[in-house]
Amino acid sequence: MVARSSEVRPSAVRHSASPGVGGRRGRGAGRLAGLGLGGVALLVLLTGCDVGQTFHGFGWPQGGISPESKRMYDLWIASCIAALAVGVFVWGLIFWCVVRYRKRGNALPVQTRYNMPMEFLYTIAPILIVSVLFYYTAIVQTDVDKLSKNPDVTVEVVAFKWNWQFNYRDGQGTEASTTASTLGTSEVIPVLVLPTNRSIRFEETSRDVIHSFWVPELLFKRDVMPGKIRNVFEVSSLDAEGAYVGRCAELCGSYHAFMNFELRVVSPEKYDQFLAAKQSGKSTQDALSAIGEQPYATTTQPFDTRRTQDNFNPDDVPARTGS
Ligand SMILES: [Cu+2]
Repeated sequence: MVARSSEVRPSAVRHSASPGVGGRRGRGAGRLAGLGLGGVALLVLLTGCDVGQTFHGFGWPQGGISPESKRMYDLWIASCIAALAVGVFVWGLIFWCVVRYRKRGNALPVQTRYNMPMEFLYTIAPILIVSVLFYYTAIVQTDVDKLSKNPDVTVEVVAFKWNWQFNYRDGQGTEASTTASTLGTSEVIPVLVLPTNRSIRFEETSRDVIHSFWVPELLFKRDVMPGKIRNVFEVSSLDAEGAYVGRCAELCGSYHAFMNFELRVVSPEKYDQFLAAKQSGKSTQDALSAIGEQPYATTTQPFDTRRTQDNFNPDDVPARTGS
């Protein structure tokens, strides 16, 4: 120990006494500042073009159709950029240390334990990063979970083994009434018709087990619970007309994978006509034809259950509702 410390000190003294050290440090700091500026410039450049598109959303699905989905997407992209910036900085430090402090002789380099400013930085920087990420996550999450007092459209989503029923409601909660309904069967995929530019509330309930209502383009799914639990969420609008496949995202039994439905987003005028047609007693297919839409689902189709007398005994399943 004594021998080692006697080796260290002269080298430390030699280094600090060297006339060229100040200049080298200055150049090192300049290089580091240049690297930082370059990184910032690169970030600005990347932000200028669409970073998300350039990097394929960093693995996050693109093409959200609601303002909420876009906010969640933006949060993900910003988090990835922050993580990359920290990553590049840390990788840079590692490589710089590897090169700058590589072994050059037998002398032990200057030891810098108990460097208070460095240790303070190591503690504060991660806390700051996590706090900022937490702050923005809380804001977006609160926004996605927000419920309005009077949504323009309320639809009740009823899940059961193994299909869906969509009830168009005249108000909110269990006291409201259903004014029109679409029921899926093994032969016909249920089509949920909704308008653009209107706020929509989804009220979910299940008749048997836990299912999960999922439209990938909403970048959102929520469990559909049996019993008294009524899961509710809203989208402030749907921004793009079109047909989008919907799925059950909770393993709910033998035919879980068959629980597909379609979300058909149409103009508000067409939606009003569709609802009026349904309320006058038309089937969902006839009402869709009446507003000039494809009567059957275009994004998915009924699956062949391959049920036969030999491989399926209907008596085994007590609740066969809707199948
Ligand atoms: Cu299910």
